Amino acid sequence: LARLVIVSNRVPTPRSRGAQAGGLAVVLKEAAPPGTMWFGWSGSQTARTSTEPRVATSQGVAYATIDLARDDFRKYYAGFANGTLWPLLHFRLGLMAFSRAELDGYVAVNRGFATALAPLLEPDHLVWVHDYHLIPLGAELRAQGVRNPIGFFLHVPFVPASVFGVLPCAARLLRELMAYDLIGLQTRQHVRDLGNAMAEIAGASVHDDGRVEAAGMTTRLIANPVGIDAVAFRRQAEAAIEGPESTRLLESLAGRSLIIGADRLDYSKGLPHRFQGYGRFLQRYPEHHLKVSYLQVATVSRDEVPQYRALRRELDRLAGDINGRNAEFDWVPLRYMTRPVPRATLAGFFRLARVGLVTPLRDGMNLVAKEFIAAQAEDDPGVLVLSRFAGAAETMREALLVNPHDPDEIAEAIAEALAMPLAERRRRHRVLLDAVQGVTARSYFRTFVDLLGETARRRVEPHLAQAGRRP
Ligand code: GDG
Repeated sequence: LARLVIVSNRVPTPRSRGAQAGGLAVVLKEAAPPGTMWFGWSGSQTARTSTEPRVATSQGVAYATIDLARDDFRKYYAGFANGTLWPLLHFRLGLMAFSRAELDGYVAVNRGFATALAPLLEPDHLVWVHDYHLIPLGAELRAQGVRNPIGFFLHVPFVPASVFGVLPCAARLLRELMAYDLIGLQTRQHVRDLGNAMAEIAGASVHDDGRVEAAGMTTRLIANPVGIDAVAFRRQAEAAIEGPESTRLLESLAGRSLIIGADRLDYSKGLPHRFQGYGRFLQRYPEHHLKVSYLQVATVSRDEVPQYRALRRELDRLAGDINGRNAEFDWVPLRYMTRPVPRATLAGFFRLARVGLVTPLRDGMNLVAKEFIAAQAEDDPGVLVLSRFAGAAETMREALLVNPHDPDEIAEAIAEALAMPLAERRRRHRVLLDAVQGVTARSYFRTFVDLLGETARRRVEPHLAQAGRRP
């Protein structure tokens, strides 16, 4: 059986345990089988980029990490990955900055990853690269002579060709993607958009079955949405609700309904619009004054990128404004915290909530939507208000779907959720829970890895492709 090598920017090494906000780590940690090797950045910045990985093993998983030079890291991470690609892939051209120096830094780090990783690879390894930080890694590994099957998964959305084409190096990145044997995306829409971009910008032939051909190379696009271990999360929520934090929260609510949101503090998550929506709700539905409390956990993230610091200031201002206008001497309508909450505690809080607010302006998938549904008590479930522009909305149609750009629509959805009769809440929750349980972290993982093994075998043994059957 082939062994797996996962490559991602950050590696949740045994040392970096604790409260971690970030979807990728959550999914991969739940699903990585023993024998897996996980390769990436150590989290340390040093004078020079190291090409000698440090390896630590824990519970059968080997973690191999390298340090990155300060200057390389800045250009690669805060620069091209999060200052160029992240805004672009979330449809935020106005926030996108581009510089050739940062692109060069991004390519240099990808080359450094390839140089450090290539000597660790054994012939039976399947390599699975994750996310927009590492688009060129497959091509860099091939340049180092690596023949192993290499797959790539994009956790964030892809954009229409007319948007992606704005990027000065669009054609180059699309050509580099061709080095992968298999490319996974979160939704069918993202697959269509990437296929169109490859055809229009890189001159590729894109077939209905997902095969893409260009310059004598073939890759394959699939929609393979990420999932969570819903059963484990529900158990965590059930246990946590008896714990001291949930008890304290419940006591502090004094009978008020809890509305909850939990996101990385990121402009893609639509937090200012959400705060405005809640402010509008308080204005338009005064009958709910003193009867609700909205808790927003927004863990600080990417503080080294200027737009994130600006967002934090904006949210501080909006939160102060909403509370200043609406609070009473014994009621704070919005509780806003930027410190992370442990995962189990968060699970308990989700279960206590009557309404979950998940309103990103764009999101590849959004795991909080799934976690909120998994955490609910089936006999008295809360209601999910979900953005139409989260990948999760493709399968979670029974949520109250909103356009997150419209604060009035958010306000109306909160009012509808609070007024929803029990039977209707149960009906919607049952359908949503089925959808969430239908795709687990493990099934997401297996689907990709099985297909990667199969696709790569067809590449090595072309007669199998012609025969159209497995060996
Ligand atoms: C990327 C894509 C895609 C949040 N606050 C705390 C905390 N969290 C946890 C949540 C959830 C995770 O972080 C966030 O996952 P998301 O999916 O919402 O978002 P991204 O980090 O942007 O992830 C996204 C994902 O990759 C997977 O493919 O869904 O679209 O952008 O698990 O619960 N966890 C803890 N404390 C917090 O305060 N412990």
